[in-house]
This record gives sequence, structure tokens and C-alpha cells, in this order.
Amino acid sequence: MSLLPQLKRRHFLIGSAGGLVGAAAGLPAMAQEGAALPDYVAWKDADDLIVHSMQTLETRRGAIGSGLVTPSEDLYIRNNLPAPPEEIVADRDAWEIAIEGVAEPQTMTLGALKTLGVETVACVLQCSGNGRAFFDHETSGTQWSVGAAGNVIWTGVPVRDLVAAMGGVSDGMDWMTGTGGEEIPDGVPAETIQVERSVPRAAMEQAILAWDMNGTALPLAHGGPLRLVIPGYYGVNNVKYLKRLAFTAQESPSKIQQTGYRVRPVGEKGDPSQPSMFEMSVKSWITGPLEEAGTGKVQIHGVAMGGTAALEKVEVSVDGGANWTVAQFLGPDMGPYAWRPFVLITELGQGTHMLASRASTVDGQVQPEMFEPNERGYGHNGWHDHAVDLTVG
Ligand SMILES: Nc1nc2c(c(=O)[nH]1)N[C@H]1C(S)=C(S)[C@@H](COP(=O)(O)O)O[C@H]1N2
Ligand SMILES: [Mo]
Repeated sequence: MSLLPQLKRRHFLIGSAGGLVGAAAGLPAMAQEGAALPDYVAWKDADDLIVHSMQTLETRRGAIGSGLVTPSEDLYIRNNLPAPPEEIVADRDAWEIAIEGVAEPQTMTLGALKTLGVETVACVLQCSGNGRAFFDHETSGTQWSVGAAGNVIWTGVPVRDLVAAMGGVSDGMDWMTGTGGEEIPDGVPAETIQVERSVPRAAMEQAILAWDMNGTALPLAHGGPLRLVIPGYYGVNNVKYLKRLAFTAQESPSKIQQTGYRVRPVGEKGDPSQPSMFEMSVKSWITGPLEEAGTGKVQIHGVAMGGTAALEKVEVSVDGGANWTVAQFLGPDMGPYAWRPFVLITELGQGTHMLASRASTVDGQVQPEMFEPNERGYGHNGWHDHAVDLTVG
């Protein structure tokens, strides 16, 4: 099985040919190439997406390109539970949300919420398991390569404004807890499957309750009518179909909080003492060209994110990391939580070149070469595994 890591790292992610190599080698079916889009996301761009399952769709690496904003049609999908029915977005302003753990708790409609304040923020939405496919050990879960991430513009009410309108957070409430609106089937204990996540209370400073994404009403598939968005935090904390926002003394008792999304050594079970997938780290990856290019001038494109801090620079290597050149950012800076497309224009001779990118933040974080494995394959930002082999000639 010594071929396995090689295949996973170098070949399967690059389009359908790689998928066939994987299948022929008897690897588990990682992507249903050509599978039709599920009904609830039928409006998405099938050509730009890999359908891993009904609940998990990934943006193709090449489709990311130099996209400053990820079109909604291309944005990945990750549902832990089946999405709620379309009815919940029929009358958006009638959607109700309970606000708890504040001086004056109340349940209010989305219509009323819209009167409390509004802000627009651009941020990366990224699944904790983005990059999971690059680990050498067998990881359970969707084998995402780079496309469980997108840069999205959200509009909604700042949680700060909401809290201020309700007399402030009650004493001792150290956590901000969001509860998803999926229906829990009868007989199933809610905490076993409910998407309920708690984050440190300080995250309320940048969090918003969003009703609009990329300039249109938030689609059901991405959490409409209302979603908790926490810029700088991994996807799972951005609770969709938000029905409750509570400031709580403890972390949620839900399984997804207590044992899920916990970083631990390979082979170990999740438990609440381990680090949770909260803040994202600095990361970048090449988005093109991915397989072949002609000799001469080439534009090497990619995207880079700082996680919670602004980017300082992105460097690109065309020789597997021996030499690095600072790339040029493309387009406007949309703030510390957004990603920035970059490009390096260079000349390449015939042969195979290993293209890599390495991002750094203004506060000194640098994307590492290697990333230590962890049981569930969370948080991979190692530049080596994210590199691509380009054949020129
Ligand atoms: N209510 C609810 N919120 C949720 C989820 C979910 O299944 N239900 N999945 C989480 C996970 S793991 C991720 S990565 C993101 C995915 O967001 P997207 O489907 O809009 O891309 O939503 C998060 N919020
Ligand atoms: Mo996720």
C-alpha cells in the first residue's frame, strides 16, 4: 500500500483522470464524478462542483481560479443533517429566533431583527476537513482537497448590536452558542445529532446574523433564512437556519461540540479536553494551471487567507520549495477575514514543475511545509501537500 499516500496526495485531486486512477487502485470512492446535483442545490453549477454525497459538494480546484468572491453557484456544501424543507424560506421575515443569556431575553422575528443594525463582511467559509484528502493516514469523513472553502460576502446584524439592544450579556456567560433549525426526529436525543456549537464569547465582536449572501437573500442550502457567521472561525461554527443564539455558561452538550471537531492524535477518540476547531489558520493554494501548460510565460494563480489576521504576503515556488518569489495580490483587499487571489507571472521550461504557495500574516504566522496528522484530518495547511505538479511542454 505504499502507493496510497502518493495517489492521495498527487493525483486523485486533479480532475477525472485522477479519479480513475484511484478507482482502478481499489481506493474507496472519493468522488462520484459526474453525479447529478441533489434537488436542494439543483441551482448550483454542476461543472464547477464535485458531488461527494447528497450532503457534501466541493468546488473544483480549477473553478476557484482567481475568484475574489466565490459565486454562490460554486460554493461548497456541507450538511451534517439533511437540509430543512424549502418552506422555511417561503416567508423569511417570519422566521423566529430566540436570544438568550442576555439581560432581556426574547424571541424575535427576522423582520424585527433587521431593524437592530446591519453590516457587510467578507470572510472565508471553510470546512474543518478541507485538505483532509492530503493526509497519509486513513481519515473518516469527506475526502475534501481544497474546495471545501469559499470567500463569501455576508450581510446581517452584528451580534454586538443585538446584544446591546437586549441590555448586554448576562454575567458568567463565557460562550456564545448557536442552534441549527433542523428538525430532530422523534425518539432521537437532540444532543446526539443537533448542530449546536459554542464559541468563546469574544467571537461576538466580529459575528453577525446574516440573511443575505453575495448580494441576494441567503439560499436555504447555505442556511437561509438566517445564519450565524463568525469571521475567522471554521465552517462548523457558522450555524445555518439559526433558531437560537444563547450566551451560556458552558459549552453546548451536543456531540458535535463535546467530542466532534476535536483535534487529537491519530487513533484517539474525541473528548472535551482537546482543542476545538475554532479559529482558522493561515493557508494558500495554487488554483491554476493544474496539469499542463505551454512553454514560456505562465500566470500562476491561487488564493490565500490569513485565518484571523491580515495577510502580509504570499510566496510562490516553481521548484518544490527550493526558491520562493513574492506573488502579486489581485483585486481589492476585503479585510482580514477574506481571502486574496494572487498571481505570479514567470517563465517555465519544459519538464515537470512542482508549484507551491506559502502565505504569511502581518502578525508573523507562516504556512508550514508539513502539517502534523490528526485523527479526523482537520485543519491541514501544509504547503507541501497542497502543491501541484505541472507539466510544461
Ligand atoms: N444548521 C447547520 N449548520 C451547519 C451545518 C449543518 O449541518 N447544519 N454544517 C456546518 C459545517 S460542518 C460546515 S463546513 C458549514 C458548511 O456551510 P455551507 O453548506 O454553507 O457551505 O456549515 C456549518 N453549519
Ligand atoms: Mo465542516
